[in-house]
Amino acid sequence: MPSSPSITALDARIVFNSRGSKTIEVDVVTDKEFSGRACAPSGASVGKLEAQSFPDNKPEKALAAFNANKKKFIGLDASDTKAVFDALRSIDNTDNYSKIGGSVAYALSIAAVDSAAKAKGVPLFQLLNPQKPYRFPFPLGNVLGGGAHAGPGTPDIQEILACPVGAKGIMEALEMNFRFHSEMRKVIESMDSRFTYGRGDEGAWAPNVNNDQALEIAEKTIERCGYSLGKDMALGIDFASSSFWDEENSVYDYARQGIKRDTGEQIEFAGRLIKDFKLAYAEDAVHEADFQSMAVLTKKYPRTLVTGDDMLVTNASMVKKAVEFGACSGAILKVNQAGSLYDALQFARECTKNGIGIITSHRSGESVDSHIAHIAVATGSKMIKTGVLGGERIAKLNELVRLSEYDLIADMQDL
Ligand code: 2PG
Ligand code: MG
Repeated sequence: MPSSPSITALDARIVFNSRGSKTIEVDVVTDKEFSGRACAPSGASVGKLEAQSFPDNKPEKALAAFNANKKKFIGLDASDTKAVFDALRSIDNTDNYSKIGGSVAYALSIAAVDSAAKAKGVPLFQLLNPQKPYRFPFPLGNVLGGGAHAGPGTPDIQEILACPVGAKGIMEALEMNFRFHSEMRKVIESMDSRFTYGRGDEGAWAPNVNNDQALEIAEKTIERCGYSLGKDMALGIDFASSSFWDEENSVYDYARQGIKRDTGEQIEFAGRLIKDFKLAYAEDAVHEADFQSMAVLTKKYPRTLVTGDDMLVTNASMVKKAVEFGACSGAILKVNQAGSLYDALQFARECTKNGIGIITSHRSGESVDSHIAHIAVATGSKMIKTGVLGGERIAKLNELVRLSEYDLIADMQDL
């Protein structure tokens, strides 16, 4: 078993993601034998400071940039995320990988560790972090949603999430989320006999209801399942509020419900939901540049993971900024926001150093890859966001089930 798996070949192609949009997939071979593969995901609600997936928004340009530079990765140690990062940076020194494309940075850096783990005969999570103890993250199931993930008539709020806080193990946690999702369909049907079972990009129900009704449905589903709110099953929300922040008029425009809220009203609204629904998790409750308001919520609700997604864009320097404001107790980790895996691991380190809980996340446009299950375990993530149903969502969840075969990971995270 070689100790430093050396990259001997790499290739890339354009394939399609779960929305049918083009993306980049990379194969990395180490020691002429061990093949790793990764496919870049893509978001619908995108933070302004995220890595840019493709130069000039053209996947073909990302592929051309990869082909022009791929020789530079030959001979590198595939398990060395910093070496791959340095090589990427020697080609593209922009802040947002706009020359080579964040999709290439993502797929290449993850395919490299994928092959390295095979070469070393260890699971990926252990390659990324050789130190025990490992714990399972709580799966956040996106059970009902709207926003950028579903069409007109659905809630403005992007995601209502189920978090099975009472689960003793990962299998039970997943079963609880699937049961919750399935019982929720019956609750929606009881309120709307014409419900089509429509679902958004991540498998969440996408009914024709407003934000308040959506939360009422979630509460009724808790009752219907016989769960105790906050003890067996907790709720979370991804407001994705940057997507309905009207910068020109400084209001949150809940256009589908016909309500506008100024900043004070938005803080009040988010706070009321946190309190009334005992939310374990509240993501992007205010728009991405408003660290001050996020800090108000973080201080007032210490029992909720007040989380930055578009606000932090998986960027270590944004964590430093958030810490100055006291702005977040939780941080979304999406490797493709950062670009390469090394960038994302630096972000994770910064979060851990500052006591900010990590939530590793998929994107709404996904592949059937399952690396994020390993990344979540390796980074000690408190939670993992993978949507709920659909092959590309289940792929990550089933990988968590497989990981339970390792005695190394026994317990669920502390929340
Ligand atoms: C989010 C993600 C994933 P998108 O906002 O958290 O749910 O959505 O990938 O569209 O940014
Ligand atoms: Mg989000």
